[in-house]
Amino acid sequence: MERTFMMVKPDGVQRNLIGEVISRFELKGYTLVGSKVLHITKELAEKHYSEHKDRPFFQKLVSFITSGPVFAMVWEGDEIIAESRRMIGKTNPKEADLGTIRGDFGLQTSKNLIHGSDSVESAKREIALFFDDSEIVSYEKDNLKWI
Ligand code: D4T
Repeated sequence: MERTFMMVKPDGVQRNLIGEVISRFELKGYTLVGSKVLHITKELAEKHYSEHKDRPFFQKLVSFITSGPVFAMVWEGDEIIAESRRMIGKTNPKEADLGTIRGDFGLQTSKNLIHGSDSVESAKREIALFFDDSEIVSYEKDNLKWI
């Protein structure tokens, strides 16, 4: 079992995609173990995107992710880190396959709707950045044996 961090970005929240996103991961068989709506501060945005701090689009990234509320989530499931990235689709929605979240709902890289951790290390780091331990609930669904 792995845990990953995902976040519906401000464009996804404004476009009423929170329910759609939750639904896709729930129906796949994953378990939501933490979630909240929050307005990211500049400090948190800079920490979250620190790996991009030298890229030309860094300031744009920070101002976009702080431009409205986001929906932050922790999900749990079998090899969820790689599989959730597949379900999210390529960074540029125009290159993302249909059937992925970005491929189905996005048009531009700068408004690509959702973030998902890309490795075990980044999942750990991002979960700790956004959630206290007390905000994450450990439980097992009764239907796990059917998935
Ligand atoms: P995130 O991190 O949001 O899940 O996106 P990806 O993992 O798919 O892509 P990334 O880390 O390379 O990019 C982070 C974030 O930056 C935006 N971006 C990216 C941008 O505005 N212009 C660009 O040229 C690139 C490469 C989109 C996602």
